[in-house]
Amino acid sequence: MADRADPRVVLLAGGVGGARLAHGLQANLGDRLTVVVNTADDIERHGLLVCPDHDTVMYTLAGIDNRDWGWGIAGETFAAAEMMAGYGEESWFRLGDRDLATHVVRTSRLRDGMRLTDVLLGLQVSLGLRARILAMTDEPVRTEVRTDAGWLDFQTYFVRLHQEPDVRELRYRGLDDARVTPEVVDAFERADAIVIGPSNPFLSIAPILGVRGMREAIDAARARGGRVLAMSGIVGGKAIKGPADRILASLGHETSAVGVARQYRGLVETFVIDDVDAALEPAIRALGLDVIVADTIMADDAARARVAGVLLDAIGVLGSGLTA
Ligand code: FO1
Repeated sequence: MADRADPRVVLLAGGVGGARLAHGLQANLGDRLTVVVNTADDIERHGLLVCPDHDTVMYTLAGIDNRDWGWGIAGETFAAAEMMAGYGEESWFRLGDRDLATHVVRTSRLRDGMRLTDVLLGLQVSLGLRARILAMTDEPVRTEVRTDAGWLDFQTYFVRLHQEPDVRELRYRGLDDARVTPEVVDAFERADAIVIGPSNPFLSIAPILGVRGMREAIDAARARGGRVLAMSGIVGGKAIKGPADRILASLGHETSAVGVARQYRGLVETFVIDDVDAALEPAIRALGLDVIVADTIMADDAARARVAGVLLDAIGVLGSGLTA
């Protein structure tokens, strides 16, 4: 049942930007927040499954995230990584000791036959999360980027090559066989609002929207009066973090909040942009979107809760259309 003061929200998120908004929303909503996270950045390292976007959101919601790096665990040590490098193992993708525990336990439970969704929820419960983070699908999906040097797996591009190559094309290996999970469908069915976080539209959000059944679930939520909003991760023509601005440019899109808004046209009805981009409001309204202009920079916990509050006010004012 809709509770305008305290709606159920589903957030679609990738890495750092999505994690910060999730943290602010969890502060407001607790267990009425569900995050559907991108798993196409996942990677096998040393025989272990690493889920960077999930783990970034999980550590952030648990309050143990490394604030300086935007990934990994605060106060992390790297004794195991140094020992593995000593054995001649590749070390460009740095795995801390506590982070390794996550990958060991996750991989072990997957090998025991548990579904990815259930493995991830189990880790979250152990870390005391109030919100839930759902894998976008239980099937493996892997983002690959085509550069002038050919196709690269995502983490090789993102970490090993420090996002230097220009991205000419993207593909998401395995996406055609990926289906939404019952948990994701249930979360959308109960949602008063769906928020697309300020994550990279191509690297983080596109894989989520590409999972079979995801757009239908969002359309069904809207048909029931649920609200669908998105927040721009591009502020003043720049990505807050990560390569979104450069990828927008190299894929031929406008590197601005308008360029991002175009990616969500027809899917969302309200688009949130930063004060810095207030002059872009008419251009975004011309796309048929309502626009909210606010300070969207989430530099600390108070800012995270404040930005989440802007979204919840919009949802509350917009109402969910469902009967009280
Ligand atoms: N990012 C880096 O720039 N360097 C790393 O060595 C690195 C290791 C790493 C290990 C686990 C993990 O969950 C994330 C890690 N990341 C690292 C960040 C990761 O590449 C990005 O957070 C996402 O894939 C992009 O959203």
